[in-house]
Amino acid sequence: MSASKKVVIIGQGYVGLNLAVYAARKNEVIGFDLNTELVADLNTGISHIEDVQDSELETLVSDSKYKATSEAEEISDADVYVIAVPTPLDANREPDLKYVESAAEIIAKNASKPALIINESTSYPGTLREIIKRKIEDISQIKHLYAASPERVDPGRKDFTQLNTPRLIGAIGDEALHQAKDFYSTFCNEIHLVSSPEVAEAAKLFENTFRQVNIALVNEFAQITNELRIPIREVLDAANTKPYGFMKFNPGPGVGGHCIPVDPSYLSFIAEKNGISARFIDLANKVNLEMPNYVLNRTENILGDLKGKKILIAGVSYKADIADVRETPAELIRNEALARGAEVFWFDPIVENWEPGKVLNLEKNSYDLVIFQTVHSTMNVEDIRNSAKFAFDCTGKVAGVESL
Ligand code: SAJ
Repeated sequence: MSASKKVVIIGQGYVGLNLAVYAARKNEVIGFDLNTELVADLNTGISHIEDVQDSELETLVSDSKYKATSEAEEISDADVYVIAVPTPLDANREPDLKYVESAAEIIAKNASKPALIINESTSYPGTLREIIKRKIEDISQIKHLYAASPERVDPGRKDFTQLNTPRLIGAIGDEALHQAKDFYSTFCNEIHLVSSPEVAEAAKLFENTFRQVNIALVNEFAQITNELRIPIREVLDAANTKPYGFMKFNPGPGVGGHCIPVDPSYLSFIAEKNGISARFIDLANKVNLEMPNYVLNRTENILGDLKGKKILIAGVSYKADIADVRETPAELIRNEALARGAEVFWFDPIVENWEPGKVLNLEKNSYDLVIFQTVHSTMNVEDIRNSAKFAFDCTGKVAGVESL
């Protein structure tokens, strides 16, 4: 059983804080984040992510097992540094590694002794070796160890957590691999070692590219079956009776969240940088990004010209029972409906703030059309349905209305 380590986790978002509370069970953890308000909340036991309860955080803080800080001086003598920061796309939809590079710089400038440095942030193969390690060694003479272990946190999921989600680890050298395995074994039961960081980085990207491409395939299939007047969800359920060699995906209004619409572009970026075109990824991105437009074309078949019509979007987060609106298709649906001259409103019982046009109470026949973009388990679908003359369902959860 490995001894308790001093662990610094850079980034206390949905990945970093989730990791912190699990690592803190057997280690002393400092959560580093530049957001001082967030740090203050965390140190009073207030969690900003659904998977970490305030009570759990409060106990860890009061037992001095966890502490948040924005002070770089406080992270100087860690045994392990974990980078868990966002890896978004920039305005050209290319990888934006500014947060990863900033985290590497913070570690390089403050680590006072040799440590194990692990990257959990999703990025293209070579990021650990070519970006993180190189940046740290440009700044610091200390010889650190390096490993990659991509995050596999699925917000809101209860059946798979840090404990039982298999953890991929690839490292530069055997000692780094051994120490990373030791660290993750203090809270994870399923460790899968791979031969290099690049293998771990590539596996993560392929996991999510697999989803993006198959979601695009079923979205294109939905357009075909609609023209053939065949009920697609019945077709998919029928295909899903095949006990092997098939995995069901559902058509939707597009692909939201911080993973699936983003990660594949990290893979296509590195492919194209190496002279290989990632045609499946580019096509999948295109098909999924066009779905909001397709949804509105279908609503025009119901309403005719959308000009001047009142449209309600029911459910604006990117997937059911999650209040996250990042990259939500609802945004593209809203923009396209406005562009077609409609008046757009939205109703979502679990999303506090989004775009203008929030509706709190629903009255019968107040809208010309309601588009069910996301249906949360807490929604009263009938009340929402009755708030509009017509309805279009993107989710497969609303019976008796036009749907994808
Ligand atoms: N979507 C579809 N059809 C599908 C599945 C998803 O249109 O059949 C849409 C969703 O509505 C959403 C988007 O795609 O807008 C992404 O959905 P997702 O189920 O992939 O959920 P995410 O983005 O939360 O993905 C996370 C990922 N977890 C990690 O990266 C660690 C992903 O790898 C998981 O497989 C996924 O959760 C999951 O399975 O829940």
